Amino acid sequence: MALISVFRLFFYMTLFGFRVFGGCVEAASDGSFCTRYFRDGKWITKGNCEGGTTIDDAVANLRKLAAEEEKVVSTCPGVTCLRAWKNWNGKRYYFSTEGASWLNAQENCRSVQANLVTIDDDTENSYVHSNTIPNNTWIGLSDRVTERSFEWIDGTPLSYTNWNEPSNEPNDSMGGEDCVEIWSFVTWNDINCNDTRQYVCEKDHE
Ligand SMILES: [Ca+2]
Ligand SMILES: [Ca+2]
Ligand SMILES: [Ca+2]
Repeated sequence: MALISVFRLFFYMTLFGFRVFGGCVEAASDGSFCTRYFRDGKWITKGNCEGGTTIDDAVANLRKLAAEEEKVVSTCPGVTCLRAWKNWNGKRYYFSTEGASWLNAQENCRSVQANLVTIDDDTENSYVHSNTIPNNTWIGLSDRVTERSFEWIDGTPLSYTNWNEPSNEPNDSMGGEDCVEIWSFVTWNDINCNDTRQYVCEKDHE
């Protein structure tokens, strides 16, 4: 029986330990499900895609594979997929390879029960920076609600900042900069929220 994709194929692949790995759940035309994953350069199908496999079984397969790969399975809009998370200092971090506006980036983080990253101190700033260079990257700080009153998206009180002082950031250039990026040279800048940047999600361990 031909395999059809009911879910939009929305899998994430990452270079992790020199291996590209990704996964998703697909639906067969008879309504059963199977797990598909990408490892060592090829797609592999696990489970019965031609009858008998429930979506719960397929998701369980993905979770098992994810555990083997030290990754977690998350639910994305309309599809179950796999994203690569890194563990650091008691939290989990997702470093996107795709770009998005600040709001869409936060929406993507929310879809996997996370928020854009909150940076609490120099140590965390260094960790985020070391994983995002050479790209400028969204963090979860903005003054979208009240100009000049920067707030973390997860409600954490603002105690640490790392603004780029030589260019007088945050400068709200042209009156239109309300979202914050970490620059490739480690300091922060406010910029237009509609610009496209890679982003970092952070969440607690599950
Ligand atoms: Ca944090
Ligand atoms: Ca502003
Ligand atoms: Ca600026």
